[in-house]
Amino acid sequence: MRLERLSLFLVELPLVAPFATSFGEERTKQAPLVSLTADGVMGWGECVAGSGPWYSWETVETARYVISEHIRPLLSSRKVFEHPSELPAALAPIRGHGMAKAAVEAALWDLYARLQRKPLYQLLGGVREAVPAGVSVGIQPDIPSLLAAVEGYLAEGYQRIKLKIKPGWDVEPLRAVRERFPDVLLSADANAAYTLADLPTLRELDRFGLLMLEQPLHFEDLLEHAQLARELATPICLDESITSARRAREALALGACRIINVKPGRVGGLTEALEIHALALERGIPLWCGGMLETGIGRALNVHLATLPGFTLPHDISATKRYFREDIADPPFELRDGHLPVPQRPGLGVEINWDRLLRSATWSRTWKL
Ligand code: NPQ
Ligand code: MG
Repeated sequence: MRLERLSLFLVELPLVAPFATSFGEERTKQAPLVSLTADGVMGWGECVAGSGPWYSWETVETARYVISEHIRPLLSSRKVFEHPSELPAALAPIRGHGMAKAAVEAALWDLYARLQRKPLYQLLGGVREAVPAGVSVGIQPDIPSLLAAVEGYLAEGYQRIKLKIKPGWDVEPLRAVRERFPDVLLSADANAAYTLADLPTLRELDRFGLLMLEQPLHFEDLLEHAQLARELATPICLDESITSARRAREALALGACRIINVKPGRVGGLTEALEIHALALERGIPLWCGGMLETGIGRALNVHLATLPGFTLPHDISATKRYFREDIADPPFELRDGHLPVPQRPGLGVEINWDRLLRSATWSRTWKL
């Protein structure tokens, strides 16, 4: 592949409902979108950085800066790639900024798979044509609203319910959902809102038969998670703390988690995600694919990744309409029997809707490489 052009768009899409977590509430989804062109074909990647430094320190603005001012010159000076897995080494001079790098790598994977005329999952070694869908339920104003939301999602066919929790919204909502739906696969995600001083509360959560407790403690911590893991029967899953294959290796060596949530953006790209997958298979650690309220571009990437054999738990990959009335990619993802079908067309298998992209774009720029 000889890269010819790089484009960067910032888009903003209204969410169908506000999404509240322990770190805040979002009413719209902002995303930088990257396109790379080679041999007359265009590949797309989405950056999962947030509107502010809440989930991680990267933001849509740091990603725009790093892609425009630092990744672009590295692409310009190299231009030719035989395979997308060569990109991480080319970007190694830039420390950190994994979400910015991952977006560009995703565009290169889409481009590569389109040029090979194969759906991406086949090039990754995927083994499924549909992936089990779970749903992440934001913090609600009250318990009746929560029960109504969960009931609606279960009626749609979602196979696992994940409740976002925070101090003051934890034991009661989990108890209410567990009492009303005794057999549902249920988990909780704290987005790092607790400390070891909250051990009494975290022990109470142990009584609800949770599939896992996701990222209860500090976003960078491994040692305290290892300590907590020894106190709880519920498996700990790490999200924010696993920013690379290196960190995954450390977490497993320390006993900090029994399950890993993989997000290609958070770990710095698809190649790094594949390395975590190989490690997890070797160690018998179950994986699932997390979600960042992606548009169809990032959602498609997650679906392809989730077809790998080590991804054995239901994912935070939901139907498009769970988040958006209108997406910038077509066709929308729809739930079928609790699963999302894997796009079978070349590359990501979704197409940009230029009309909707240009209507939702707040900024864009194109460079010749
Ligand atoms: C998680 N996602 O697993 C994340 C966190 C998250 C689906 O629970 C805007 C953009 C708002 C990305 C809120 C889910 C977000 C966001 C939460 C990601 O921890
Ligand atoms: Mg999480």
